[in-house]
Amino acid sequence: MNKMMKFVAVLGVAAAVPMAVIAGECKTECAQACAKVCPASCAEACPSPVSSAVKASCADSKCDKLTKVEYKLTGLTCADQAARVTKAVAGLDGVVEPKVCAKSGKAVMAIDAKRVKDAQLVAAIEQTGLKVQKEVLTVKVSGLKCEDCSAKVTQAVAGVKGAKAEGVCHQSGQAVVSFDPKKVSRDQVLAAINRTGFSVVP
Ligand SMILES: [Cu+2]
Repeated sequence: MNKMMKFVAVLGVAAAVPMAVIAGECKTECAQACAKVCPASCAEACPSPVSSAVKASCADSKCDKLTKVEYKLTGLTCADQAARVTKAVAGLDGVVEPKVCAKSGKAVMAIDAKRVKDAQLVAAIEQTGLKVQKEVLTVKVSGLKCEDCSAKVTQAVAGVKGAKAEGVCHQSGQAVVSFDPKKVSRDQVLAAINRTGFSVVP
């Protein structure tokens, strides 16, 4: 019996070694393929979702988990408006370090999605007289190994009305998705990604 167990254990080790080697090779191949195929989307998807500086600034407050969100606004043309939007969203619980730029027309912030909902953010922004065109979200997706995996995620997001994958990169393991928060919720977009079998890291 003991001999048998030993035999099984040896078999297990023998099987595990080549698998590890294959996984390593695959990773390199994937990285090269990704660099060739999707440099733009990789660059888009590579920045960390929430910078460590923002995380640190949130450490002693009550933020649970932060997500970086970006709203593309229509009608944002001057610094005064940007300041008004900044003030409007900064007043919401769960919003950390909002940055609004008139030049790019973007409002970028880190949020604790459990404490503040899209609808509240959109309402706060639009109260200033501007319109939210779309929300852009950078998320970490686990399990992406090659560009086929990325394509699956891109397709899944495309299947959601009002949503689009701006870039999915298996190399960085990140996806940048955009959607109209008045047509579809963030949760619905993330659920579509999760249905692919790859999952959004919360
Ligand atoms: Cu793959």
